[in-house]
Amino acid sequence: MIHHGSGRGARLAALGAGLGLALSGLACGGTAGGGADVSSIAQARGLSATDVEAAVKTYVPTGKMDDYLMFASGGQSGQVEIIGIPSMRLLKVVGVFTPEPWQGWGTGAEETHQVLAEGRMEGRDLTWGDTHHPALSETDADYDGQYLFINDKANPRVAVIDLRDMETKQIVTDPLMGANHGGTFVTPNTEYVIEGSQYAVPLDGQYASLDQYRERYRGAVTFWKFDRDRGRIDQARSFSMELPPYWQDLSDAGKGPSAGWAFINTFNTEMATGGDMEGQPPFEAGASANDMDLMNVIDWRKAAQVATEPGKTVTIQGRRVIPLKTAVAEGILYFIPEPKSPHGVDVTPDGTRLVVSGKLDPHVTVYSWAKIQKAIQDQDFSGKDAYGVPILNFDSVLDGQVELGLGPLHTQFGSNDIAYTSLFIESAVAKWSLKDMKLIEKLPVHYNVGHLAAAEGDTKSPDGNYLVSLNKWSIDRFQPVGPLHPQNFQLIDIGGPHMDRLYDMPIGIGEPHYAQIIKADKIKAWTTYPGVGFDPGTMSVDSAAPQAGKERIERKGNEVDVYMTAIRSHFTPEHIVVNRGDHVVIHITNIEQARDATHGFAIDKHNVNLSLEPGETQTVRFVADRAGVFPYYCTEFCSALHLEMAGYLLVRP
Ligand code: K7E
Ligand code: CUA
Repeated sequence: MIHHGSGRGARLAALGAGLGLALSGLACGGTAGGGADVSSIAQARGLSATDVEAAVKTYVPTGKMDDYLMFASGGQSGQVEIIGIPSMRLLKVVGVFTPEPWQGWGTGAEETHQVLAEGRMEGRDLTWGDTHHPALSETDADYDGQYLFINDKANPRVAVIDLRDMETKQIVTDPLMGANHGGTFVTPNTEYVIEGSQYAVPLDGQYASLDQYRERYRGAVTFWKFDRDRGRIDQARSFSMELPPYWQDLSDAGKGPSAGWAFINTFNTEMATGGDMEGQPPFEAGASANDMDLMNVIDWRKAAQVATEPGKTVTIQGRRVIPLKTAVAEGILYFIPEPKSPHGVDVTPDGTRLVVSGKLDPHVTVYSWAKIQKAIQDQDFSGKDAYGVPILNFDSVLDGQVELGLGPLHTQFGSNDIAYTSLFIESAVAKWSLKDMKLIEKLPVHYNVGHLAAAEGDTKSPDGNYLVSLNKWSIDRFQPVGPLHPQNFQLIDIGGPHMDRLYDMPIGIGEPHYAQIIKADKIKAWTTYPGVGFDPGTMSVDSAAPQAGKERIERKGNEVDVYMTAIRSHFTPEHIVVNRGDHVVIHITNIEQARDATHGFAIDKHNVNLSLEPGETQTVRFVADRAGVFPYYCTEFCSALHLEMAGYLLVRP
């Protein structure tokens, strides 16, 4: 990695790359390179000295690896993307809420359908999700590289991904909410995964007209208890809390001195119900009328205690819920005024301050955790909201405000008390000092930035070298590929005195909202499954899994069990003969242990494609309801005789 330390000119000179002067000093290729030098290549391609510097900072040659992994939400794709930094190479799209055929996610393997079936809502199969906020598991407020969580805003759900095999292990649904948004965020030791609602609805899932909005509609926050040993959310030990029918937005968990507390923004404290065709102000006006909205300040440790006490919770749709009244009586919930239609709330790495951005206010507002605590102790309230929640005195908890520019949304942190805030309307990143509460510089980005993600940015010690701007529009940055433009991830070098844009990465599979960036060496991903017959559902070897030499077909009545193995370059058995109407179960193990020796298993016209990674076992279950001849074959080009890795399913009439 090239680090700043001197001016750009000096660095380029050091590289022998002062364009047109010294680039020839980098003459490449030695004897075999054909004679071109870097200077003439750069000139021929119209690259400036800055371009060459950016290229050198991001280029990762073959055989070398990236320093960081970015886990990005896949937006409407319902998936998660894994991207290397600084190269910005896409490494994988992890199937989460949506089938992903290459990984065999939801395309025939029973184990994957079981996870997706956990995510059914209202009796419906859901084939998409709107992923917003990935959260890496933390130990002592530092990413530990074990798990990733992500929410589905559209169908309020949370998924758990195990970072050993990068597969989704669990989906939990939240019937209380109409949509979620303030999630996922984890507490400093991943005790809980926080999910906040967005658009208020009746929590009981019943009908209530909009005239009953104030009485019947509510927001909620759910604290999903994470059982790290099992790698699963423990639903029985999870609980929710009722919130007023404002629209909750982003949230964050306290750390350090603020550990034990959670913070959730709200907008629409006006409780506007829209109705532009009924002569009412549209939501965009009705929900933006107030100068101040209210941030939820929640003592989650106390809430977890209260949730276990008899008589202090109610059961709604099978969920344990702390009613709003109880939350107020127990001193679990407070409000802080925050200007104007806030979006992001971000706790500083040391946990002493909170940064809030109001979409319609050019400032970021910084709150002091020490002052918030004192105001709570002193009952320094400026009033109560319509639901009896005490509102802390704004002036008592304010640390300061910094004017940054138009449309501030989200803040990330570097090292040395430096903060970076996205400016949506301005299409810029503002770098500012938390210490001096001053704007330092702005960098234009392309275009309409939403979130920012910084290396190790949500930990107690951000690395302060890379920042990614997650831009909503790309307008003129890429070759037109039709009216639907890719989104644009822009990599920014924040290691030097000035921010430098390094790389544009088009994202063409959905709108990424948020991402987290972890040091690559913290991830201990498996290169093969650690045993033959390994079931990713239980993360252990299944003793009943097919093994080499034990392949067979067993028939009991009209149930046919096939015990199959896959190895370069054949399936055993190669013939499966059944009768029409038989219930067929194919158990199949990839008995290879060689790195990357993955086999696919597709059955023609049966909507089946598995990805059998080395050691993995999976199950396919179907009724042979049509007589005929159906080839099955391996869909991964695994060997020279890959095309021969095939067989016949023969269904007799
Ligand atoms: Cu700003 Cu869902 Cu975090 Cu999109 S959200 S930008
Ligand atoms: Cu196995 Cu192709």
